[in-house]
This record gives sequence, structure tokens and C-alpha cells, in this order.
Amino acid sequence: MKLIHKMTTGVATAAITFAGTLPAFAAEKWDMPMAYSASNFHSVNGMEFAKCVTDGTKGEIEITVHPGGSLIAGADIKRAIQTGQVQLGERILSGHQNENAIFGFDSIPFLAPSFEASDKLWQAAKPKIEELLAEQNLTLLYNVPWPPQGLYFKKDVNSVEDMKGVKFRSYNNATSRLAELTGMLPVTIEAAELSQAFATGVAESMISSGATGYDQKVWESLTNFYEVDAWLPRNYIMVNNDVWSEVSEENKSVITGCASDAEARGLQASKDYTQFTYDGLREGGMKVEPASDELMSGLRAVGETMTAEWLESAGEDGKAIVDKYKSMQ
Ligand code: PCA
Repeated sequence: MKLIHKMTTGVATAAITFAGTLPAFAAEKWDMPMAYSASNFHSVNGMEFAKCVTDGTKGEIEITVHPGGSLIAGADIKRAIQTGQVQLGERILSGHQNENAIFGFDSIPFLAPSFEASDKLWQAAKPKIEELLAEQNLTLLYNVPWPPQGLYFKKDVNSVEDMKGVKFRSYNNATSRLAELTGMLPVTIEAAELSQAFATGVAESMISSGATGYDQKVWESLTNFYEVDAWLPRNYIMVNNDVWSEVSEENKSVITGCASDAEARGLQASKDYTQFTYDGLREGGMKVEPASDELMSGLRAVGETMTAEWLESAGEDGKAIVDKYKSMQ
């Protein structure tokens, strides 16, 4: 309709006739790749967000979600958004710690091991993360934490000693480093490929949430889950800045409204999913229990090393985030 205002009366008449046979606007189609299975709570939440935007903009922006890495594999999603190959998408930002150590702030062992602590840590990190994303042509729409991370094995593990030589699936720098420091053998595998990796023996353990073990039915290959509550990593829904700057103010406010609803809904789903998926793992036949004191103290020592390493590589900005977080306690 905007176009018609600019036209002379004569042309406008023709345009109105034309408009009568076509939709009054050109619907924009946005693709939203997500890395995790369609049934995962992040993906379900993302689909609701997409619907909220499509409905709220009256179809002016129509978002299609592609879960399970079906359009773009997890590791490539961030770059695809930055370069405009897709308009928006979801990525676990700690998977890009090698671009900037700050991106790993949410995967520091035992720094913020509960939903409450993780929320404070996020508040402390948010301005810096948004600034770094802006430098990469990205705007954060919302983010949602995964449930607390615990350890999966196919045997009883009571100490760090028991972890030696085990093939360990990693999903970011912190998980690879955890494997190295405990004498395990890290191999990076996308969540969507997990059931196959465990079934074929490419990996035989991992650190992850109950949610991912449940989604991937890991009880078909693994036997033990230890509640370690190491950290709560976050998934980020980001939009390309060139795309974002073209969105009308009205539609921007629809999208940010949908995003803030999705953030609250996702957080609640993550909380609810924690116990639900522990029960599901048990029903699948796994032993689900807290880690032994011996295992925990070994892991805490590894955590201290990793914290020191992270602070070293994240410099002043990293220290400022941790200090701000600690001042919120
Ligand atoms: N699930 C994802 C990341 C963290 C989590 O709980 C995964 O295992 O890939």
C-alpha cells in the first residue's frame, strides 16, 4: 500500500485495480534453521515464535522453521545468518568460542550451575554479547538456556579415573577441554547425529542435558546419567542485521514482542523439561543419579583449571562479566 501513496492519481487507479487481484503486500519469506530435533523444546518454542511472527505481521513476514539441522548443519548456522544466506536462525553460541572466548561464558564449569544463577550470569554478559554479535552483523532476538549439564556413560563411573580412555562426544570447546583434562577422547558430533554415533560406538559418553539424552533416546546405547549440574549453555535466535534494518517499526515491535514471549516460555519449558526428561531416561532403563562425592571433587578440580584458562583467554571483558555476576549474588 505504501507504494500507492507515492503514485499519481491516474497510476494509483491502475494500481488499485491490480491490487484487487493480488495480496496487498509482498510477503517476505524468512528461513529459520535450528540444529536440534523437531520434538526438542527449543525447536517447539522456535516454531511457536515463528507462528507468532507470521500471525502478528499478518503474513507480511512468514517464517519457516527447519529443525534438526535439515536446512543447515548446526555448526554452519551462525555464518549462514551473518552472510544473509538465511534471515535468522538458532545457534548454541558457546560452539563459537574459537571466534571469541567470551562466547563461552555460559560453559564455565560450576560458575552458574542453576537456572537462577544462569539467569544472573546472562544479565551480566548480555551487553557484551549483544555488542559482539552486532560487530558480526547479528541482532539477538532471544535466548534460552538448556537444562543443567550432566554426564552420560555406558558403565558406572565413580571418579575421574574411571573416565580415562572413554570416547567422549563434545559439542563446544568447553566439552572438548573437559574430555582432555579427564583423559577422555573427544569427538565433535551434532546433537541430531547422536543416536547413530552412540549406536555405532563412535562415541560412548557425553556431557549434556537430560533433554538431549531423552530426545535422542540414548538409553538404546548408554546406561548411566550422573547429575553434575556443570553449567547451562544457551541457544540464541539471531537475525541478520541487513534484514533487520529493513523491517518496518511496526513489524519490529511484533517480532520483539514474540521474542520476549518465546524467551519466557523457553525458560519455563527448560525448567519443566529437566525432571520430565530424567524420568524419561529412567523409563528408558537408565540409572539416573547424582554424581558421587569423589567424581564431583575430581570434576571441580577440572572446573577450576577450565575457569582459570577461560579467564586468561577472555581477558578484561571476561573478568568484567564474572565480577559483575559475582556482585549480583
Ligand atoms: N544439548 C545440546 C547442547 C547442550 C544440551 O543440553 C547438545 O548436547 O548438543
